[in-house]
Amino acid sequence: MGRLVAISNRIPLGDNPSGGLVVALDDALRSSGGLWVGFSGETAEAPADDLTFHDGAAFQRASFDLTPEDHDTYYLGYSNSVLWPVCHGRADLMRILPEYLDGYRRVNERIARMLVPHLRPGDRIWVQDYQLFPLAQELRRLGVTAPIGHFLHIPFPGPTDCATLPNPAELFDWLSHYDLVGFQAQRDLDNFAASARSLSDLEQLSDNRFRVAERDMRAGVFPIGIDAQAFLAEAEGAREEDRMRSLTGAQIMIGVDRLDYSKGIPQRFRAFQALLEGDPSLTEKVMLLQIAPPTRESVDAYQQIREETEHLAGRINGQFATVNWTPIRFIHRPIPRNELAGLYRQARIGLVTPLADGMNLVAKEYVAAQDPADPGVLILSRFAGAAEAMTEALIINPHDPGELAQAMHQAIAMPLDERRSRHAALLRGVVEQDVGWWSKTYLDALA
Ligand code: ADQ
Repeated sequence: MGRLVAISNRIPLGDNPSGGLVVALDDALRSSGGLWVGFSGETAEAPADDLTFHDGAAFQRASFDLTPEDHDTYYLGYSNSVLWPVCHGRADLMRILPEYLDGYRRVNERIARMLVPHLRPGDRIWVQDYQLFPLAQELRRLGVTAPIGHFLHIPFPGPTDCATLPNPAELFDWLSHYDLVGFQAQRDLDNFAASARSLSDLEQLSDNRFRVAERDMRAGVFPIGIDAQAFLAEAEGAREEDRMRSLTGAQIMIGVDRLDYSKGIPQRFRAFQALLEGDPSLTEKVMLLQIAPPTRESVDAYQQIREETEHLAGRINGQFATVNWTPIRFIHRPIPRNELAGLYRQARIGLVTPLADGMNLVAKEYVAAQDPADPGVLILSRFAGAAEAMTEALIINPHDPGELAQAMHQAIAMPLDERRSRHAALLRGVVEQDVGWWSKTYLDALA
């Protein structure tokens, strides 16, 4: 089998990769060998026009720098101020500037140019996520005939949201140059088909085959997973002293998210407030531990979500705290994975309440980290891709604080045998459809 060449927006050059996509790709490349190409994270006024290779991994890694202008227009601009909000149902937060789309096209064209000299016969090319939609088209222009696949980690928008893009038809043109486009959930494939029908010339040949201008494209659903065995081991090995023993007495509800407006953190806080307002006997008995490192802080919408969540946590704490108890603990730092696993294991309730989410790996990590003899309860938004398979979680609508507070109540009171049977079913899915399963199923389909 030929080499796997993976391209993602960012490539981690440190020792401990974290973040969903990064861990998944690291794992896939470790088992197959190959080359991983991505942005170094550094900007420079005149970056080299070739890839820089790095030693020290089980596979080859190569990075490139961006100019500050390209970083602003391609990454912060079109990727994260246009595509991200639209794909997460927040067209109201979109910011359209003409230079964004120019920068996005320019960077994709440059990545293709830098990549081509390093390709070998037999390579399979796997492009990751929304920052790189045009890459296949650019590679084909340069004569690349290798199989090229794309995997979209975030939701695909339906026709109404798609139509808010400045260039909906171009989005489908970009995608039509891939041999296989992978989505997280059936919902995304359905949205793709519906949006293609109303906004593009793509003709749908069957459930997962599309054609335009003599080009055939396949699409499919490949739900991403975690490295479940590694996470189980982390959680079992988590040292007692790493855990929050000192806080107990109170049952812990845990939320772990990048601080992003798609994750439903204010909605979660309001539901917790409703829970405490509705049941004063819970005073000092439950606490919400929210771990949410800020991201993309130079984008306005991210400054706003930070202010909103901090303000809300402060208000709720002011309303309910006692001398011995702070109801919400809000941590803005990333946490090492082994510590995270220990915290998940100790939390009685896992709160995964995004308003929109491609998959959400925290839901799977929480399940994998539980003690099967005395497991906690997962509360999961119906708008996470994870909800399609994780049906034994308490599935909720995160917009409804009453419904979410009710699920919190149900989770706190849930008898041990029900917790065990729900957890066993969830764990089976997380272990069977792990990250190795994900990359293998995708790459088999690409071949
Ligand atoms: P994200 O939006 O980043 O990923 P998610 O799937 O939850 O969302 O992955 C986040 C990862 O970062 C998890 O592994 C989590 O443990 C880790 N993480 C978050 N906060 C952390 C903290 N404070 N400290 C340490 N680790 C932290 C995108 C899509 C998702 C999709 C993934 C993978 O938005 O829908 O599931 O890609 O495809």
